[in-house]
Order: sequence, then C-alpha cells, then structure tokens
Amino acid sequence: MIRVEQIELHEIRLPLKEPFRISSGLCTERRIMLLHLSDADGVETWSECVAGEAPNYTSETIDTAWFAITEYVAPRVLGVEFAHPSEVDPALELNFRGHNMAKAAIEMGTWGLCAEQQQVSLSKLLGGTRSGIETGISIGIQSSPAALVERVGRAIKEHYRKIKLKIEPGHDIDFVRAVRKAYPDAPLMADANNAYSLSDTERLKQLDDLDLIMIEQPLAFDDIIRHAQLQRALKTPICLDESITDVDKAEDMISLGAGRIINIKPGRVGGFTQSRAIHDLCVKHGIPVWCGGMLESGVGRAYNVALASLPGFSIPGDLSPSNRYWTRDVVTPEWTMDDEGIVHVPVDRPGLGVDVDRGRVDDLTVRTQTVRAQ
Ligand code: OSB
Ligand code: MG
Repeated sequence: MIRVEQIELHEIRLPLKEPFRISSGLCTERRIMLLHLSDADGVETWSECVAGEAPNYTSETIDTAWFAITEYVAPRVLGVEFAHPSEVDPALELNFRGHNMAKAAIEMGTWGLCAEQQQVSLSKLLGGTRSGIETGISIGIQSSPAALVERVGRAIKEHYRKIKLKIEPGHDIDFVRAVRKAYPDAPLMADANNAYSLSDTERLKQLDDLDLIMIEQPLAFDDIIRHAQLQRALKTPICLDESITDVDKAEDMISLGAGRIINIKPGRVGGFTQSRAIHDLCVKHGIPVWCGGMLESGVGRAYNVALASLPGFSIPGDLSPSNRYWTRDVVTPEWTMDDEGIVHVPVDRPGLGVDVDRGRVDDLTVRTQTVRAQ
C-alpha cells in the first residue's frame, strides 16, 4: 500500500557541459525540478519533473508544472491510499486534462516509493528483463557539417550504439551526408523536432539514401495524419516522439501507418503506467520502442533506465552517462557507460539504484516548496 505524506519540490540549476541546440530551441543550463516524496513510515525517494525551461517541446515548462503539481496533482495523491502505483495514473486522469510531465513526476515517484518500500529495484517492480541498456547519444545542431563530423567521431570513439543528429531546414541534408561519408557504417538517425511540413517531402526524401535507422518527428508536435502521408512517401521509418502523448495516440499511429517506431519518454505520456501500456501495445504489433531523454539529472535517468529494461525496448535509448551532460551529477554513483556502449541497470540495488546527494541538491536549490497531506 502506498500513501504519500509529503512532497518537497526543489528547483536546481545545472549548466550543460555543451550547449544543446534543437530546431525548436537552445538549452545551455537546465532548470530541473526534483521531488522528494515520503510516507508516514519514513520511506522516501526522489523523482524528477522533465518539463523544460520554455514551452518549445510540449506546452509545459518547469513553471507551469510547479503550479500544476502543487495546486492539482499533489492534492489528488497526498494522504490517499493506493494498493499499487498502477492505480495512481487513473486517479490523475479523471477530469484532469494535460500537464503530463507534472503528473508523471508524481506518478513515477509513487513507483520509486513502492520500490523502496518493497526493497526491490525499480526495474524489477516494473517488470524489466534487461540488465544492460544499449545507449545512444543525441547530438545538437552544429555550426557546420565539419563540426558535426568531428562531434560524431568523438561519440563513435566513446562506443555509442546509436547516434542521433538533430536537424532543421538548412542544417540537414548536407550535414547528414557529410557524416555518412565520413562514417559509412555508423548507426545514424535524425531528429527534426517538428521543423518540416509536407511541402518539404522532396527534401526529406533525400535522406532516404543516407541509410538512417529512422527519422524522428519531422512534422508538427501534435500531428498524426500528415505523418501517415509522409511515411507513405519515405523509405526510412518515421519514429514519433512529441505526437505520442498516450496509448491512444500510439494506437492511432499504428492503425494509420504514421510511423513504424516509437520513442517513449515517460514524462511526455504522464508516467510509467502509460509508458507500459504503450510498450505493451507496440510489442503486440511488432513496433520497436526505445527510451528517449529530456537532458535529465541522474534522478530522472534512474527512471528512464528502469523503463528501458522492459523487453520491448529493442533500440538503443537516449540514455547517455552523467558525464555527457554534467560536470558533476546529483547522484552517486554517477551513471556510466561501458566500452560496449551499455549502461548497466542497477538490478541488485533497491529503489532507484543510485543515492541522491542531498547536500548537493540543497546547495544547487534556488526555489523550494513543501506540500503535505491534510
Ligand atoms: O526530441 O528527443 C528530443 C532533449 C530535449 C527535448 C527534446 C529532445 C531531447 C533530446 C535529448 O534529444 C536526449 C537526451 O536526454 O540525451
Ligand atoms: Mg525527439
């Protein structure tokens, strides 16, 4: 039985080691919301809200999520008895539209709390079967094809198993072609974060010759129909990210042929219960899934790693190790990747599998608020 007694919200600031530019915006420093959840027996855990600084990925931001959590999400969970964390998602969905990242932060926290309470790994609690996750890197838009080729070269040396190139009109065909020429066998894909429309179909078809594993979210953030039209024109599989906000959207994608792969980010879909439902549906239909990232701290990464240990996650995830993002993470041990490009799932440790450095979180905190059961 889960009964959350108290939630502490912390906003921390973490500068990225390298600026991250995508077609819809630039990030140099993450404003990260961490949540500390505890029950009345002293069981405690941490979770992370993955909303960004600006509404350029979904409509949520850290500030809208902070408000949604304190005003609407937390009151539906605090002091309420749940027999299992899978009961939290339906309680948050009833007459409550949107705010998926705010909901996910708390929904996933209840899974973390349950894992702590039962002294099992988060992966095991979810039904994970993998002990290692093949890992990919997401490389931001660079100033020139040569700069991108250089950056990709470093990623290959670091043994990444999938290399995702961010693209936009003007930073696309020539950039990807230069990388393909330099590395004929590299496992490459592209992510456009909504930068194109159907009128760019001929341009996007040029990517078909570059042997990409997939093209992620070329069209609008909430589109399914046009992606189906584009997929009919392209040989390269389309992977949807932004458009898949719940299991019904995944079903729409599959039945309309709007894509052949799904990037599951638990924050985007409202948490682990929706993530598992999408995973299960995709397994049933033979659609591969992989776990995306939102430049998380080591806390959010723990949840992503646990999710990616489910059997249907058959494509490398955007789960780079801590030192790809931060000079120093907020967890110990930090997340690392071995020289085969594998991040290990901490199956032998209960809960998240990493310890949160409370002193460091306090040092980095610029805003905090505590909400309690009435
Ligand atoms: O589209 O996958 C994306 C980061 C922020 C917003 C959107 C995206 C991303 C990434 C980062 O690609 C992947 C990572 O966390 O390493
Ligand atoms: Mg994406």
